[in-house]
Parts: sequence; structure tokens; C-alpha cells
Amino acid sequence: MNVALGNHILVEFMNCDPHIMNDVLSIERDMVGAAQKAGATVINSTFHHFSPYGVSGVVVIQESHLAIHTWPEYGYAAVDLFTCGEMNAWISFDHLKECFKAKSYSAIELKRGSLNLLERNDFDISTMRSKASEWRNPDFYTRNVWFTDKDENQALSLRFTGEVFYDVQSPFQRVRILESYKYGKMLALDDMVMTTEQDEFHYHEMISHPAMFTHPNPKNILVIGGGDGGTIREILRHDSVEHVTMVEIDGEVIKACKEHLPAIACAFDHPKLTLLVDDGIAFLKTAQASSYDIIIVDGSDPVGPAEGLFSVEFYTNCFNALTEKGILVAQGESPKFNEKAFAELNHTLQGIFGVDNAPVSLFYVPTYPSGMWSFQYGLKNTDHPKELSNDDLVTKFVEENNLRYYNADIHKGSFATPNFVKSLLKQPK
Ligand code: SPD
Repeated sequence: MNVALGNHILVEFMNCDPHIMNDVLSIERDMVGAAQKAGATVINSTFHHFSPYGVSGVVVIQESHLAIHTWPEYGYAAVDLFTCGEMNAWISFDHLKECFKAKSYSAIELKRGSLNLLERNDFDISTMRSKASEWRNPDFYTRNVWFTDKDENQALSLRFTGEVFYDVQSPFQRVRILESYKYGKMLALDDMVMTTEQDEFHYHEMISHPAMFTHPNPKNILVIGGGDGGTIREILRHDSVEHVTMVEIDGEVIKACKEHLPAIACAFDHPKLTLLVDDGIAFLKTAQASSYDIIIVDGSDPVGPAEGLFSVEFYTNCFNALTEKGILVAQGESPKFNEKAFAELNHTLQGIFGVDNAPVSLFYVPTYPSGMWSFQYGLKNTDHPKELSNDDLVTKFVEENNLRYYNADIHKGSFATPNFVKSLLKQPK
């Protein structure tokens, strides 16, 4: 006869494989597997990945629960195996030890609810709330896995289906194509959302068309980054374009997107495109002076391979490579998420192009933390982009190309800056 209601094993798994400790999908699979192997009936599982690292999750079983918190940076997992009835939770322990490749471990077993301390209350079940009797178990357990793009204080989470279409560690970053419920397939680099099927047009239309309609005759375009292909797709809609050079450092990004995001990566075979898989920062060091009408920097956030895309040297090289009326457009981060990077980039551009020649265009991306994002400009001798004079041309272009975000009003409105943004953009004295 049981002497306690439950059995609780508190486990320390140490010196585990850090990659496994950060892989929310495999941890969920292993935890569910650990429950099933011990003969438990799984009711539900909820797992959450924290960016850049850490996983928390729980598997609810008819016999109680299995829970985990991981610290990949320490190769450590804290696991609770709480069971009641006849289930042998040590089977789950053994299974997880193997799955996590734990080189060392310890465990404490506690009896919970000692029967010699408890008194049983027999009660009449018919007096329980009527609602309870109406509840039905849906007869399946649901998956609840979230991808989180965050800093220490703010996050954007997308629930994803668990489908992983691509997962490769390139020499530069981890490249993944995952599937979210709300926004379809998405490209993630090192745990940051780059683009999704359902909202990519916000970003790609806004990085391209305001500059293309501001420049009097954009013929020769340079794109740095933009490996998913969305930016070149938009640029190549313009008849004025004679040639586009795209320099993307990571061939894995291009490969992943061509295979799994074909609606975005649809312009790689365009006859006006020269695609170079190379370092864009090095490319600009030796680029010919006054050669590009528009340079678009479609980089990721200022960590990892994109860090150099936020430097004074890089933007000075861009300035030199632009033609007389040239325009630079750079992925500008968010004034509501990473204010520091946002402001510093603008101060850099003001320093190179001039205080009045570094306007900011704000737009909305639902899958980036805070939703508010920016493109930052460097204008050589061009009018301010908000002075759009060819509304009819824009409207015709928007209709012909079925654009879903950009139009003449959005063009002008995106250059309006809220007061808190004006304050961020002021150069420190
Ligand atoms: N936090 C996301 C920053 C934007 C990175 N670029 C996205 C690439 C889309 N072509």
C-alpha cells in the first residue's frame, strides 16, 4: 500500500550538451517521451524558448507532471518529476539523462502527502459545482511551443507549430525556418525573427519603394544583406533599374529561403541581378566611388555578423560609393525596443551625411519586438523623401504591383516623427 500520495524526484542534470539545452523542440519531445516511457498518460505539454537561451516547460500527465528549466550557458537542467500512483519516475529520469547527454547528475526523492499525516474527507461528489460535470477532456494533448525574440525587458513571442523546415548552424549564425501559427513560415537567425510569410511585405515594401520614388532616376542599386530575397524582389519591380548587385554574407540564408520561402526568394534568377555570397563590409571598402544610386543595407540586428553594419567606417564607405544624388537606406532598429542602437545609428548617419540629411522612416512590423521599426536614410544631394511629388506615379505602381503596405500617404506619413523619437535623434551635446 502507498504510504504517500505522490513521489517527487528533484533532479539536477549537469554538464549537459548546451545545444540540446537550448532546443525547445527536442526538449519537449524528450520530456513527453520520458513520461510515455514510464507509462504515464500525457494530457498536455507547454514549452517556451527564451531568446537567446533557456527553455522552460511542463508536461501534464494523468499521474501529475514533469517540469524542466534549462540554463544552456551552464549546461544545466533543473527537472521535477512528480508522480502519483504506480508510475516509476526513475524510468523518466534514466531516459532524460541519456537524451540530455548529462555527464553528471544528482536527484533527491521526496514522498509528498504522507498518508500518516493526512486525514481523508469523504464527500458527496454530487454536491460539486455543476460546471465541473460539463467539462470534457478533448481527448488529445495540445502543443504550446513559443518562439521568443527578446532582450532583458521586452519580448515578442510567436506560437509555432513545431515544424522545423531548416536548421543549420552556418559559419555566421544559426539559420532556421520554423512555422508559426499566425504568420506562417518564418526565417529566424540566432533566435531573432527576421521575416515571416504573412507580414514580410511591411518590411520589404518599406525598405525599397520610398527611396526608389525619392531618387530622380535610380538605375544602379546595391543591396547589402537581404538574403531572404524580399528586398531585391521589390527593387526589381521598378523599370528604371538597370542593375542590382546583392552581397549577402551567408549562403545558408539564401538556400533556406529559396527552399522554404519561395514567394519571398523569387527574384534570385532575375537577369538584372548579380548575386555575391560575400562580406558586404569588405565589399564596400573597395567599391568604386560614386557608383550606386541607392544602397540598401538589409542587415540583421547589431550582434553577430551584422555588427559591422552599424559602424562609422561602413557608412563612410557607403557615402563614398553613392552617386551625386545617391540615397542610403539602412535597417534602423526600433525606437521602442533597442533605442540605443536606433539613436546611435542615426547619429552616425548625421555625422556622415549631415544633420538634416538623415531622416527616419517608421513603419509597423507585428513580428518584431514592440512592433515599431525603422529605416534610416542618408541623403547625398536629394530632396527630403517626405516631399513626394509624384503621387499619381506611386498610385499607379502600387496598383499594378498589388502592393499591400506602401502607398503615397504611407510614404509621406512614415517620415513623421513622434516627439520621443525626435528627442532620441538629437545629437548628444
Ligand atoms: N530584428 C529584426 C531586424 C531586421 C532584420 N532584417 C530582416 C531581413 C528581411 N529581409
